[in-house]
Amino acid sequence: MTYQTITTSTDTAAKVLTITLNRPEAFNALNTQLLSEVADVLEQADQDQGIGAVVITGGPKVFAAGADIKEMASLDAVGVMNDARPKHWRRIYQFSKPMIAAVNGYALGGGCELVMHCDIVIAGESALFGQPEINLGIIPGAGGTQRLIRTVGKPLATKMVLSGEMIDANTALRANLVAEVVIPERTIERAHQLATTIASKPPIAVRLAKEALLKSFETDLESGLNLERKAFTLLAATEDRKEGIAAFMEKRKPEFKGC
Ligand code: DAK
Repeated sequence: MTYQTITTSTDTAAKVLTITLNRPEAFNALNTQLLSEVADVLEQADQDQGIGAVVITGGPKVFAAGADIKEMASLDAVGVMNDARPKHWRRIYQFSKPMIAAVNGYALGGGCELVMHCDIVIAGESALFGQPEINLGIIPGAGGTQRLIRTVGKPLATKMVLSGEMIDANTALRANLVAEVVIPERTIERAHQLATTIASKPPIAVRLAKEALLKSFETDLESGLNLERKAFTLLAATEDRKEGIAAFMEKRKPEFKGC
């Protein structure tokens, strides 16, 4: 499959798919085509047993500068209502395997929201995160007001969304928006390394762990604990659980089969 706005590569041995946003002329602005291509690739990866985790990255100076402002400019209220982009964001959100963002440079607006669709974020020291939509007379449209506040808390999220000011990688680290900060040359390598580790784990357990972790954003503790218990019980029926425990007892490396 060839794409116009992204490139993809698969490390078959590691079971890691890397998606690179590739609209350098527009600072990787997320137009409808780019979002739909990312969603298409993720849907295929979801069905592909040979993929255990995904790394998503941009360029050295920009991860993504947000929604494509030039595309957005042509939409009136009816155009916004009929916009296909919310559907593609939903498709991206529904990806059930771990997705790691490797961020260098700007991650703004929809770019920052794409980062928040990822399960783990590795940032280069040069990374800058922001929700500057307010400068355009709009507000975040892909979950930025909701996910940012749940991730970094009210004071910082409110400051970012109302002022449009950016935060640097180390501030994002302290605020729990990113998991690790590394030198920019190592961002993709570190994300790939982590993706490789995760892809080597039992896939059903990984999938259920992701689902349970994400649920904590949107549910009360009791319901979340119930979901965790059900997932935990379900895993008792898997071959991989037997294998993991047997391997521990026999002091050998487990061989997970995804069943
Ligand atoms: N869209 C389109 N083009 C962009 C762009 C963007 N977001 N950001 C940069 N570019 C283009 C510039 O127009 C320029 O192209 P040329 O003029 O050379 O053709 C090129 O990329 C380089 O940009 P600059 O010349 O501005 O480069 P600088 O280094 O001076 O500045 C910058 C870099 C990233 C600080 C600056 O470009 C900038 O402020 N960009 C805009 C950032 C921004 O405001 N982002 C938020 C966009 S609004 C929704 C879901 C999500 C959203 C909306 C709805 N639904 C589901 C309904 C999200 C909205 C947004 O993200």
